[in-house]
Formats: sequence, C-alpha cells, structure tokens
Amino acid sequence: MSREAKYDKCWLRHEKIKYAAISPLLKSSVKKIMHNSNSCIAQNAAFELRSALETILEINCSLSNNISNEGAIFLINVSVESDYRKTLSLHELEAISNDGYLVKSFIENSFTNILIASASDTGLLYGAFALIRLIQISADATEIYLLEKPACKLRMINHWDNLDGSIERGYAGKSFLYENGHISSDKERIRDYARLLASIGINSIVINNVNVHSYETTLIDERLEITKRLSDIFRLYGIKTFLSINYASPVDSGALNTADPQNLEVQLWWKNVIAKIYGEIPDFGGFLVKADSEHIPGPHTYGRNHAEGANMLADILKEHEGLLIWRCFVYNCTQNWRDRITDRAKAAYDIYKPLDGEFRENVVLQVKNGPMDFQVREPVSPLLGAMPKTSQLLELQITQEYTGQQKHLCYLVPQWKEVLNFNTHTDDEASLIEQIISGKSTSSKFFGMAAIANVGNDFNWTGHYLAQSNLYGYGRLLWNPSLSAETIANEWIVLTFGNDKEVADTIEKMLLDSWQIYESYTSPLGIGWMVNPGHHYGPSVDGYEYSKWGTYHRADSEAIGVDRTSKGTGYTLQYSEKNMRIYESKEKCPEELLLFFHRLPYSYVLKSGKTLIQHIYDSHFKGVNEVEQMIENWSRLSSKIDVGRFSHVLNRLNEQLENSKEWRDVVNSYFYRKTGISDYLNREIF
Ligand code: GCV
Repeated sequence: MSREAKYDKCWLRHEKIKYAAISPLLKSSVKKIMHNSNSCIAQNAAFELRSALETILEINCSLSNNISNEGAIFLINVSVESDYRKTLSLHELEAISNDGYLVKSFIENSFTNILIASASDTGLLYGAFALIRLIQISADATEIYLLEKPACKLRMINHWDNLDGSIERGYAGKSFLYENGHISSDKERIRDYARLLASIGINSIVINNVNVHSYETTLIDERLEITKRLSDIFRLYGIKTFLSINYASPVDSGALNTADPQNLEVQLWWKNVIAKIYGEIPDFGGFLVKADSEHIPGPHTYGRNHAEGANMLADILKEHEGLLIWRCFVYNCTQNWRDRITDRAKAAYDIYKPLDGEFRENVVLQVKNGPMDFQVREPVSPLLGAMPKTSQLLELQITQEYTGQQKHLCYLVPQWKEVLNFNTHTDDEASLIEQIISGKSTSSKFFGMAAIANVGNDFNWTGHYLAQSNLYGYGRLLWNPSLSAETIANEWIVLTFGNDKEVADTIEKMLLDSWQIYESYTSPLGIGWMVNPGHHYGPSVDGYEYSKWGTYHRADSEAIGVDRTSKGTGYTLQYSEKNMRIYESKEKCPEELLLFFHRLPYSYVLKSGKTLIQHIYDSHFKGVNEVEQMIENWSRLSSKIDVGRFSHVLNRLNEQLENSKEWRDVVNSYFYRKTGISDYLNREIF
C-alpha cells in the first residue's frame, strides 16, 4: 500500500501473488475485458477486474464493449443479449437469474477466456469480485467454474450514524458518511466503502441511525439532498438506499399535531413526502422503523397496533415498489426490578406473534437474533420462524457493543453460525434459521438479513484490524449461510494478510477461539448484562440489577439465574414444543444457556462434574490465560506482518488483556463475596 493511503483497503488489497498456476495461463492469453452492458455497474465490474489483474498478476488488460473472439474476460448480461442464454444450461440460467453469476474458463482458438455471466449487472459485479477472490485464494487453480446465487434476497447493512458525525455504538472513530450535519467531504471513501460492500454481496444500506433525532428526521424532506447524494454513490455498486424514519415525523416537522396512522391528514402527509422522495430517487429502497421502543413513538402512542401502524406506510410505499422494514425490538423499558413476572425476553413474541398475517406484503419484520439485545450468548429469538405469514429479516450486530467494542478480539461468525444452524422446529420442511433467511420456509418475497455496521473513519475502518473479518464474514453468510466459520476466516486472512501458512494458521486460531474466550472471562452460562450501564464496556455485575431495563441475573447468596420455564416467567412456552421441552429441563438445556433459562444453586453440578460456582471461577481464570496465549501467538508473527498492522493488533490485545483481568477479578470477587465459597484451587480472588 502506498504511504499516502488515507485508509486501509481491507480485503481488497489485491497484493501481488508471487506464484499462481493460473497466472501464466491468464497472462499468455487474456488481453481484454469485454462487457455487453454499458451501465455504471457493469463498467465498475470491468474496472475492478482490470485493476485487480494488474496488481495481483501484473496482467494489463484493455477494456472494450465490442465482443470479439480473442483471449478475454467476457462480462455478459444475458438479459441484454438473450442469444447468450442458449449457451447456458437450464440449471445455470436459473442460478444466474437473481443476482447470481456463472464464472467459467474455457479455451477457444488456443486462447484462454473467462466468461462471467449473469442476468443482472449487479450479478456481473459480484461475479467479477468472485473471480478476483478466487485468483487470490485458489492460486493453484488451472481452470475455473463457479456457479453461485445469493441465499438472501435482502442483504442489508444498517448504519447507526448521525449527521453530526457521531455513531451510536460506533467503535471505529466517527462517521465517514457525515460530518457537521452534512455529507462527508471524502466522497472517495464513501465510494470505496460501496466497493467493499459490493465485494461481499451487500445490496441495501440504511444510511442513518434507527434512533432518529430531530435533525435526521429531515432526511426525508428538507435534507433529502443528502439522501440523494449518498444513493447516487451506492447505486454505482448495486446498493439500494434506505432511510430510518421517525414514526412521529408529521408531528416533529411541525406540520401536524398527531402521527396517528388512521388520521387522513397524516396519511396525506406521508403520501406527499414519499412521492417527493421517489421523485428524486426513483430506486429508493424504503424505510426502516424503530417504533414504540426505548422511548421512541410508534403506533402504540396513538392506540394502534403495529400492523395498523406499519400498513399505513407500506400502502404508500407500495405505490413506488418500496419496502417497509419494521423492527421488532419493542419492550417495556421502564420496568420495575421488583417485578418478577414481566420478562423482557418475552416482549417481541407477545407483541408480534398475534399479528401474523396482518402485515402487508411489502412489510418485513426485522428481528434481533436473540430475545434480549446482542449479548455474548443468548438463545435464538422464538419469534424467528414463528410468523409463517409474515416476511422476516434476521438482525445481527456486527458492531461489538457487548462483545468487546472492537478493543477485544471477537470474531462473531461462529456465534452467527450457531444462530443460522438453530432448528426452530416451526415448519416440517424448512425450519433452520439458515433456511428461513433464505426464503425456503415461506412464500414471502422478501427474506434475508440485516446487520449493524462496525465501521467508522478510523484508518482501518473497524477500530481493530481483525474486526474487519466480522464485516467480511457477515457478507459471505448473506450469500451462503452454509459456509463454515473456518472457511470464511481463511478466505479473509488470505485476502487480507496473504497466504503465508504460519500467519494464516495463527490468525485463524485466534479468530476461531476469540468468541469463546471473550465469553469465558465475561458473563457465565447465558446470564449476560454484567456490563457498565450506558456505554456497556467492562464489568459491573450489578450494573443493571436494580435498573428499569429488565435485564436481571437475580444473584443472591444461594442461587443465580432467572427461571424462564413454564413455572417461572413462561418464556420457554414461546418456542415450538420440541425446543420448549429442551429448554424446560435443566438437564437437557444447553449448558452455555443454563442460567438464561434456569435459576440454580451455586452447588449445582454441571456435566463437567464441577459445581456452578467453580465453573465461574475456572472459566474466568481460563479466559485471561487464553488472552495471554493469543498475545504470545500473535507476537511470533512480528517479522511476517507489516509493522503498522502488527503493532496495532498487539496494542489492542494488550488492552484486551488488562480489561479481561478486570472482568475476571470483578466477577470472581463478586461471587466469592456473595457466596463465601472458596476457589477449589485457591487462586487469588479479592
Ligand atoms: C440504536 C440497544 C442499544 C441502543 C440501540 C438499541 C436498538 O439498546 O444499546 O444503542 O439503539 O439497542 O437496537 O434499537
């Protein structure tokens, strides 16, 4: 990378490969990149290929839109010239229909050629990025055949950026989209971000925080220009722009004194606003709404249910083929900690399940992966898969709010894989979350995932260099949720750090172990929430224990955990019969979730033969030791990684070590003092 680089290139570094079997083959014959579509997206696909071939393999190609018979890479949109359809099998045609692509090499007149075919220009762009990835990852390939289609139709990234440049739960500097109330002056960076997103198949972006403050409320009208200018950039890479809106915008704008969805003036107000948006941005994606949540107004404010509230907007958006993404993160956020009946975990299901079938076709419910809020360990939300007549999106959090805030290493793909592999048993044929997000369990047209971005204007985008792997991994799962955490880690490492075996093996192990390590020195067995209130970094066992947020561990001197079985809060009853039976029983319940579902004495014996209290002590000591081990492993790479990235990661790991010790000592001391039970191994507890 040149010295003047203003920011890192992440997995699009395209470093020169010293030897690639494919290289002589391509070098001797590929001279041109030809495309039969002239859209900006298709041209960008050609540009990406040209520049990657030049830097990775030192092949200089010219671009042309005249298709001729000589060694070339052909970017063919079969919808532009249907003749090409004849050369493809039915199976291939089906796969390339919705943004899928075929990439294959073939020899003709002793020239090597590569065909990238799709039925859309966006598919061509994805195919181009796939070829670039393949050249770097499978450098010894001598022929190419890739036929891929994305599992998720909606492949969304949610930004929690505010126009003043701040980011809610942002751990990588300030926003690179906005500064001082305006769009950022560094448009090139926004464009490079769009490239990064397109390279992992993301097709939709929500450009502002779901907590819509009054300034951002005007992105739909007074400041629509900002929305338009951003959408002009993202469109070049096949990405649709969405806005988070304030449900009470008609009131906040000063136009009306109600936002009641049944009020005709309110409807007319939205009709005009939405028409104006589509007048400026004809391919605008639609709205994302957080309503009746954490003090934000919504339909409940006006005595309407969420289907009534959502459908009003959905009907208007439908006229423009727009979507309404409606978040299900709704709960009573002013709970009394003395109240042992109300269970925040039950809220989303209680509110939405009875409304199944009542939402319009273009409403998509966005459901967080767990019933609480992105803790290091939660069960899968029982709402996912429980509304067969309603479109759903799974919401993940890439930004590491509760998982170390990009100071700690926490590769989240293994956590997401557990969610995707979860069987809801809500449908006879397709009830894995992986199938639900791939649209296999409903007749609904819209399905997929959304995730909260972990990027900011730091040089390395994500605060921690290795946290780039989470953004990369999210994109790869959108495309193919069956990919393993190992495969994704490996791809990302080779693209980002090259293919030195020691480097790859060390980083892969660090990534794959990191979630479990983080979990072991933070909160035990699914309890969650032992964090400092507000900013959520570092330990505070009772931080939320007597608060209004409904997040309690209820530890006393005898026992810990919340009884969420049918004898307790009844949360388990929201699951399908099969899962309910597993969670009801403390013997069958997966141990990592034991204290989420059950209240147990510290003397309870786990499958390991250890008592619960000894498990808490042991895992906290072990977690810190493992961080020390990671530091040792990383340190061995000093001569193999550039000094900038090496020392950055080392500093982060050292910070992680200090903070993990704090976690260990605070949590262990808390339980020692509560219970008076000593550590079996007599280690230092305070
Ligand atoms: C955007 C949690 C976070 C909030 C976030 C909220 C949400 O409560 O702490 O910062 O607000 O989730 O997902 O809406």
